[in-house]
Amino acid sequence: DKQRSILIESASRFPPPQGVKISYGTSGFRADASILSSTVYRVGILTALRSIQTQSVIGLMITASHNQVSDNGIKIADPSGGMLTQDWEPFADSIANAANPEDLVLLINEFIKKEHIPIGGVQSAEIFLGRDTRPSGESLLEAAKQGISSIVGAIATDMGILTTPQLHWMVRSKNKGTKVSESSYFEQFSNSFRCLMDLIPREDTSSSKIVENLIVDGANGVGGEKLEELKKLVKDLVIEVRNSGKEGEGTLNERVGADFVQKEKVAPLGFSEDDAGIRCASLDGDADRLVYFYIVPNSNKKIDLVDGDKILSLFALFIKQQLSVSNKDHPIKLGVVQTAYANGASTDYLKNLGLEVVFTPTGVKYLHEKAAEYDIGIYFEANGHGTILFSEHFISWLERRINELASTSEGSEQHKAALRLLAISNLINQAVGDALSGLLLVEAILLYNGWSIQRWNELYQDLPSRQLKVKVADRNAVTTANAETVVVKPSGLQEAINIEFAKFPQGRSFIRPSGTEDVIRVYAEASSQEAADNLAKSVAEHVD
Ligand code: 16G
Ligand code: ZN
Repeated sequence: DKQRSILIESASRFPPPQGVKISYGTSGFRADASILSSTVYRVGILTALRSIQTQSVIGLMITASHNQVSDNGIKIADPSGGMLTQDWEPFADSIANAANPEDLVLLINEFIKKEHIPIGGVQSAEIFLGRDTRPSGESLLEAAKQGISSIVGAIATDMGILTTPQLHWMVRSKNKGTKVSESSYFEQFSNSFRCLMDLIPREDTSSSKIVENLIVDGANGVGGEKLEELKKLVKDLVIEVRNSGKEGEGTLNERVGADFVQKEKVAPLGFSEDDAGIRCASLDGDADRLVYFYIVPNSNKKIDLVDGDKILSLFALFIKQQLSVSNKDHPIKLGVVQTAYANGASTDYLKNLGLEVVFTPTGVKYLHEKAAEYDIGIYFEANGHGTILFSEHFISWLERRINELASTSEGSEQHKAALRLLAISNLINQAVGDALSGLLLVEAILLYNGWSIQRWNELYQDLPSRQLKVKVADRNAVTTANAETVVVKPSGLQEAINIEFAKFPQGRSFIRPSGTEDVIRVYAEASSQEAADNLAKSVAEHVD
């Protein structure tokens, strides 16, 4: 039939690379850009099918996040704006590796049958495309368009160069029936920021003086560029963007960006001893991660890192406070989601606040899913990816509560606290972790509290930790359970790790196969840096 011949013809223009197995990974495909066009083309087909099946807009983002500039990759946004449903990942894997057009079409037809996708009817499909600033993005975008248009009735809408969270937000908004331009994205976040600023207690306006300028490392990527736009609309903040990706500023992710800062614990390029003590933040290459830091004076650009766990703690504390002021009797389920990478001191801190803390494996799809089980679910990975989810049920309760308070006690602390919660729900990007939206919320809370970054960092003291990676022949030989805290295979390995960390006070260590690189990752924490280093090293030796 017609559909079949279109597919066979277009697929023959995108032959897969020889002798490479491509796999979906933690959050999509990622590889050297030179081998990706067939994968992107095929994912284009997948998104068209997903759009037909869900009768919603789907997002396809071309980015390799914090990876080096020669890599590229694909992330897919489902109708809600979250990550592609895990049920479809095996299909993504299998079509990416189909050896020839005939095999590809066979796999597609099987899947269409299995999922009852009403193809070939009057159904239409729409896919929003976005890409980061990588030079390979343009030609890969073309491959995606070819994949999409090879499914009859599917159209691709190119949204241009965007951060990953911008694209996820657009997909979510479009499917909710609201405006989706880039300017509506900037408007929503700058307006909600202003709204939250207006709710800072009057007598405390002097506190805003405590908070000095913010310097942001844009990783020489798309986030820096977009922050330059956003900051024009946010009058209350003075933000200096460095590594914004302009000509001559440096290379994407090369000794810059949130991943570098978090893993190496040194200041990114473009920062110097002169910046010591100043509040700084760092975005990753597609601006879905955010960490803060400040340079320690006279330390050779060493930093004190204020990571995702601390952002989470700042958010959780503020929300908990606002909840307890706005409401005394209605039970609200507030939950916090972390991974095994969360610093043990952060978990203790959150539990001491009386919060429910749960753990999932690494990867936003797992944390997000868990957080959605609460009225308010806050999730963060230590690496700076996270957001806050508000259930619809909670938001409608909150709106009723606000109306009630407006008539009985307009302008009371209770009323304002409820309004602050509503403002947060609009200020945070609920589709996915978003460095720009997260940054505005951090800044608003610091202003509200009148806190410096040093004061914020003192919420608790991180246990010293160390991360290592071990190159192995087959990372899939290691499997884990209990949110990656226990090794299941190879047998005996967990027992060996247990023996190692029992030797150290406050020792904790786990290993897991990376979902983005061909390595086994080792994490260790203990009461001193030397102990954490030694523990990581001896665990790594067992992996080898
Ligand atoms: C991806 C994930 C991130 C995770 C990281 C782990 C998303 C959107 N991103 O970047 O959440 O922390 O992978 O990488 O899910 P690893 O498996 O190589 O350690
Ligand atoms: Zn990223």
